[in-house]
Amino acid sequence: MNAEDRIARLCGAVNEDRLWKRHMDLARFGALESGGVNRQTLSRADIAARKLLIDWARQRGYAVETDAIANLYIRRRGRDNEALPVATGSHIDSQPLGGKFDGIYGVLAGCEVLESLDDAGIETDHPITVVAWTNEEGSRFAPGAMGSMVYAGLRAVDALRSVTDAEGTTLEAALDATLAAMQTDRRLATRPPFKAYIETHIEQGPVLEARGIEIGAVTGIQGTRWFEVEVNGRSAHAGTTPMSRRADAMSAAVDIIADLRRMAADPEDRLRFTIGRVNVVPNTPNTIPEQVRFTIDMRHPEQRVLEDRTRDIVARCTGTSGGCTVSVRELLTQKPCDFPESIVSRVESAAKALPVSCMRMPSGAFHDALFVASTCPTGMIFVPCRDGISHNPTEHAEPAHLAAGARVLAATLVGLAAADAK
Ligand code: HGY
Ligand code: MN
Ligand code: MN
Repeated sequence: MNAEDRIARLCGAVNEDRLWKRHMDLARFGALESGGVNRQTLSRADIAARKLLIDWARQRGYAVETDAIANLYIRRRGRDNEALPVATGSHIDSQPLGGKFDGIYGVLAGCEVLESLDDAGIETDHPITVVAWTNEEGSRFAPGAMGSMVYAGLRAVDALRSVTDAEGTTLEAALDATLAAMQTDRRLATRPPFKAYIETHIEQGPVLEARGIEIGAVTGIQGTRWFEVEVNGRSAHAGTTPMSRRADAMSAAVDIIADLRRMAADPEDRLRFTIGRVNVVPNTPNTIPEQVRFTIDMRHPEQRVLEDRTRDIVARCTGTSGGCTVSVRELLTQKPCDFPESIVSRVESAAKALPVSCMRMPSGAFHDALFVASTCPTGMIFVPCRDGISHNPTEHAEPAHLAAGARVLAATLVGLAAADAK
């Protein structure tokens, strides 16, 4: 059988119904009344999802491993089982008001490729590994992308263990519970190197759908920075304290936020600036707030702009304001990344050969691929999502688009898993 016939046979084995049904099976874990999911990282729902993925892997005889940050590695043998695996995957944790497809699609598309290889009776030279990265969203334990950052050597697990969620649970306790619950073959002490990594994801934006295009060959990911600003004043009685005698942390925070938003104004609308979380202490109507902490999520395709804006943020959020002390700490710093032309063109050629329509495009969202890209040749495949909506329970993708993405992924992975592939 020649290479084309092998790819045709493999893509013919990709099962749209099986892939869709698995999305519905996983959506049960953390299901919301609204039809979305709340599957916070290392929660009971996340652990249940991991166990189901492990069950499916066991039924097919794949190797199942983990590491100190509970990344889950599912590996299908290659002819040369010692060769560097070609990897794929994404995350299974969701936003608190998340959808059925963000992240989980990349893991399920990878599993679909492994099973389609079995069903088509195809062996690859290199093994193929599917990864479920821990805590990509960062909504329970900040920052996001902890699993892929630790994998890439950008963070040490030990430096993250003391991070707590809103209930005061430490990452360490959540990791211990998750690792104890997963039945794996091995807990890896060091990262398993990959020959290449391809992540499949819904676009989470409107471009593909608006242009009627089925596949995005992603060219790169914009840079991301997260900060936490802390404003400390003095709590006092809301009724008896004259305005002139207050150190009101909320009033100071509101002024700072207004200044930051003026700083973030971008006539080209390329800078992304979001204040998504505000914590107030003591958070009662009739006590002047003594502390306000708020997050900043800032993104831009140019490193220079991110550095300039960061200087502005640090300057505005350090020292005193309105009688309060102000400080800022950076939680996540990741510069923009461009995927190698060799990978982007592989994705494009795989799409054209199917054929499905394809266009090159950058990613506005970050993904685990942004961090893995520092360790091996990396790329991404996008499929459309309805109205470009994501991080929202109404997030939706069409079964045919999910299957087309899995077919392009299958062809790309098999090409890379050939012994002579560069
Ligand atoms: O925030 C992001 O870009 C990703 O969707 N977690
Ligand atoms: Mn995602
Ligand atoms: Mn997300």
